[in-house]
Amino acid sequence: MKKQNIIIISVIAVLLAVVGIAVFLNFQGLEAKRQMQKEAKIIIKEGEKELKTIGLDYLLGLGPEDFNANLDTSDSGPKKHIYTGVELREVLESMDIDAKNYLNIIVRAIDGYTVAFNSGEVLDDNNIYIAFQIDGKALGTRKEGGSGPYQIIVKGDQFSQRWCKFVTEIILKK
Ligand SMILES: Nc1nc2c(c(=O)[nH]1)N[C@H]1C(S)=C(S)[C@@H](COP(=O)(O)O)O[C@H]1N2
Ligand SMILES: [Mo]
Repeated sequence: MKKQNIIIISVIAVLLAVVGIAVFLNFQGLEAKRQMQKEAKIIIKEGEKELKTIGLDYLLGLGPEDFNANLDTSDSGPKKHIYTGVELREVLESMDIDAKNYLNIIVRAIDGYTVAFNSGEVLDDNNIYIAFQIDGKALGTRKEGGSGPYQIIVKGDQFSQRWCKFVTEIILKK
């Protein structure tokens, strides 16, 4: 083989190896992200202090329920949907948290959207839920054009402004 050919083949081999490694690393990154979404969690805090991190397994353990709520988005009229989730009240109770001890319960989302509830609203029956399904399907992530993986649904809020999509944190404020 000519020396020139050996050089060309070597260069191609090195380039293929570089591309292969890049594709592999990218694939690993994608897989990790996919897992993260599947493992999506909500952090419950008292002020700055992290009390507990909960995920789908935790909510399933509390016995989720189906409920109707009216979704009114910016680009559509009000529409009834069946959501699946657990009342925020029950989630806090399961952690032995008494909402009455707090001035506000603040919900924060990945896009910075923040909603504050008072303890009375949280303690109302069938009012504020942490939902993870709409009409029997996962809410989907922000990237997927969804409103989850978790969304706060406030049944009493008919215009759904205080419904918090993409929830990542629930903060108890004294
Ligand atoms: N995380 C997050 N939640 C949110 C919002 C938002 O921008 N970010 N918008 C609110 C408003 S004003 C409405 S009407 C409902 C529906 O919003 P959409 O029309 O953007 O779906 O979600 C509410 N929750
Ligand atoms: Mo809105």
